[in-house]
Amino acid sequence: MESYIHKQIYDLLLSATNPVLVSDERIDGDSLGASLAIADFFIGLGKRVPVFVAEPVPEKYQSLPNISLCTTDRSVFHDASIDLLVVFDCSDETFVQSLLELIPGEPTVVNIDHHTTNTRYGHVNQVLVDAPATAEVVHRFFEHNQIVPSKDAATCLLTGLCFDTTAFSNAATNERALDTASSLVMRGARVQDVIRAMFQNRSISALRVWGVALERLFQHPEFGYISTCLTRKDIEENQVTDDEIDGLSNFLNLVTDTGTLFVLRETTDGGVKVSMRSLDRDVSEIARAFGGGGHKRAAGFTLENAHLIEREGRWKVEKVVRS
Ligand SMILES: [Mn+2]
Repeated sequence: MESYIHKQIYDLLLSATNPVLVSDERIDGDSLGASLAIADFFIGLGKRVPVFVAEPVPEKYQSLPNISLCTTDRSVFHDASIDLLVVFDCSDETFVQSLLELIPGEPTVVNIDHHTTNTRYGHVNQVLVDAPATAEVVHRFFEHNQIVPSKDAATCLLTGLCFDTTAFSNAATNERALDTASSLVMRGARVQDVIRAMFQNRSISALRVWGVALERLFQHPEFGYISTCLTRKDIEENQVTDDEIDGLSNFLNLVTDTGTLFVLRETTDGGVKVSMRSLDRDVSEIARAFGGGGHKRAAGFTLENAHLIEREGRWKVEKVVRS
């Protein structure tokens, strides 16, 4: 089945006259890396295909090959000739639906992902939950169709793989991840540059915010999980972007000795985002129950109309009642 779908997607890419690529609403190294690798494949065919991103591309990804193809301009969808939409690393059907509503025609939707919570919303779905990253799914797509990735495509795919495995350190890192990384390095991807760009260039102010979160680490006396949180005030006083704080849960997951952890932070629009990591529990079930998504060992959700409040030395989530 997997090979059949790889072939089917290949035929769709080749026959599309006006395709648009879509990176997950929440931009990360994997959604971007996977989309840009396919954008690179189109460049090889002499086509420059737009990559829609819901928000501006964070600074640390600006050096990725073909990044200039990314656009936040929704008017790219106001085009009746769009016949193919390829969506990467996105388990959230409502986001894709909202984009489809902007398109006057009815394009074929290809859904390329690895999230266990993906609802298979596409006409063609290549959702491989055993893949450590969507970049790995794209890598397999290249392999099955005997497409040799260019040096640029290899760099994009390695970025996705490094991002989702936290540089080959978390539970998503399987034999396949290392095998793929090795073949991408042989194609010219530079592993140190990719890792440095993504994980090693944190600003001092970002680390200060991490410091605030570290001071608030709490271990539940009965259940053993650990949690911490950041308010808007913490984030804004230190003038860091949300992107700079992403990675805190991965970092804690790497360095703590506990099985399960929760990082809570207030969002810009009056909610609380909960990011979960676990070595032994299926946190995607919790995410799903709260309308979020993710993987067994890494998942998240957002509580709308809520904020964080400190009472008697403990941080809690409080629902905000709006009149
Ligand atoms: Mn991913």
